[in-house]
Amino acid sequence: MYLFILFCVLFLGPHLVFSETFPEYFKFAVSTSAYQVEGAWNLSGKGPSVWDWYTHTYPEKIADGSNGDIACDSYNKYEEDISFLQDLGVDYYRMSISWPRIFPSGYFNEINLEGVEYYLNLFKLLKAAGIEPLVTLYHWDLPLVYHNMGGWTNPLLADWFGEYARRCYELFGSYVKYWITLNEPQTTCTNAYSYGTFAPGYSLNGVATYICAYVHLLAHAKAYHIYHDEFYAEQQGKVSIVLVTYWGEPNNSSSEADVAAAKNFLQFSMGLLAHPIFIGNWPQVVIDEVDQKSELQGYTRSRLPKFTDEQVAYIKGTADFFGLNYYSTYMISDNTNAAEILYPPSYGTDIKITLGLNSSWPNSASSWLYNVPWGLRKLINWVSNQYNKPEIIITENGYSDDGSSIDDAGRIHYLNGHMCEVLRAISDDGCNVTGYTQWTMMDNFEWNAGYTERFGLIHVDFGSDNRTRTPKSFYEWFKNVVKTNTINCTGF
Ligand code: GBH
Repeated sequence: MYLFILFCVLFLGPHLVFSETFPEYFKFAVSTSAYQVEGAWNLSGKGPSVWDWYTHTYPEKIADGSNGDIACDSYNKYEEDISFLQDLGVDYYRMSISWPRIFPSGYFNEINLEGVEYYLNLFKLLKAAGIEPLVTLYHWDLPLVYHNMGGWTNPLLADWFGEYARRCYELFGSYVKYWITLNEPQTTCTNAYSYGTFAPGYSLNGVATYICAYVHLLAHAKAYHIYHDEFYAEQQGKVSIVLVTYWGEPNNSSSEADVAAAKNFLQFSMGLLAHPIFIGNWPQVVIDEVDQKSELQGYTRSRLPKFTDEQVAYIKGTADFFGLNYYSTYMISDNTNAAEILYPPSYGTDIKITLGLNSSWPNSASSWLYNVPWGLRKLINWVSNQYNKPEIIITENGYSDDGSSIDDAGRIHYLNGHMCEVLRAISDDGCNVTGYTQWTMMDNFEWNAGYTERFGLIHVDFGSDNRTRTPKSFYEWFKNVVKTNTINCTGF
């Protein structure tokens, strides 16, 4: 008998299945955004956004020439969407409001009551289903008029955004207790304003990159203060921002130069937005590098706009938690050659690094997305350490397939690994992560990839008029984790 037990412990032990439990307070969610799912782009009084204009004017810039005109048709099918959320059992739903749906001109002189009604109905149904909304005010669908006035390079947009936020708090604040001001300014300021790959397609690398970050920070802070000055006493909610970066791992961890390069990468990507909010002002390395390089390039003032002391104080402390998105990792090498390159100015040569991959990492249907779960744990720890242990909510994490099958073993593998790393960041590392949000509830318009890259836990048939929704195999897997609050991390 004893021998048998000894045998079990020694030989079977490592092969036994252990389920691990998330803390009781931990919340699970799925996410979408307005332009990616709603459709009804010009119906029921909605005005045009920069993405409507961009996809209609430059269909060749979208992989399959498509757009979000109909998308998942969630404007009409939100009741079905909510019944899926209810069946999944998620604690909350991250979604966004379309600014031009409720203020068609972009300004506040006219309000589209049908649009307001749509969101009110949605919030009422969520409430009846016991699902908390986590609402992003701005997920990239800027009213077109503001684009025509320079979009995120125009500092006045901070005031217009503040007013938009105020109206949303007034209209929806009795239902919404978790607000996100802006989704991933890093992505907007690079893809949309530096590389020209997202609407509005500006290629103003190294100049608009920083102006765009500057305007986003002023806009965010304005929306935060308006909430806390005018609404918090009555509504008692929380306001934050969603920030993203790849994790940056030194390519050669015994090379001091690569270790420094990886640190710089994180400061230029995450730090650019997070440092002003959580610590105050730009990261010093960003100030030093961009100022110095601008001078060498003959600019009469730095490409990095400076905050006044008042602005530094105004932006600092404007987050009630940390909204963190993570998808993938890069291996970072020092690139001293880039330091020598003066023209054209660019964000990339300011950072002075080379991005690399590890050939062992499994890929997804997106060229930029690899399955590197430990990158998430390292990023959570980095954020925790840099920014004084904030409460962190993972606001996005997900995997893409090509839409050909609802058997999504690759997604289960990716998310199982990543959720186990979140758990380790909590239980082994002591990080304060309180929620995990999968991107995305259903296949939707994936920006410049159109419908060619599918992140949904529900498959959507974009060829059918009723946009038929079919759960993928990951759906049941996730539902079980949410229900049991446990996950099997053996082998992950
Ligand atoms: C998120 O961005 C977005 O918030 C969400 O709307 C989106 O659907 C989701 O990810 C999945 O992509 O085309 O090669 O230039 C994540 C960060 C930044 C990743 C831009 C893709 C473009 C790569 N994204 N990046 S490329």
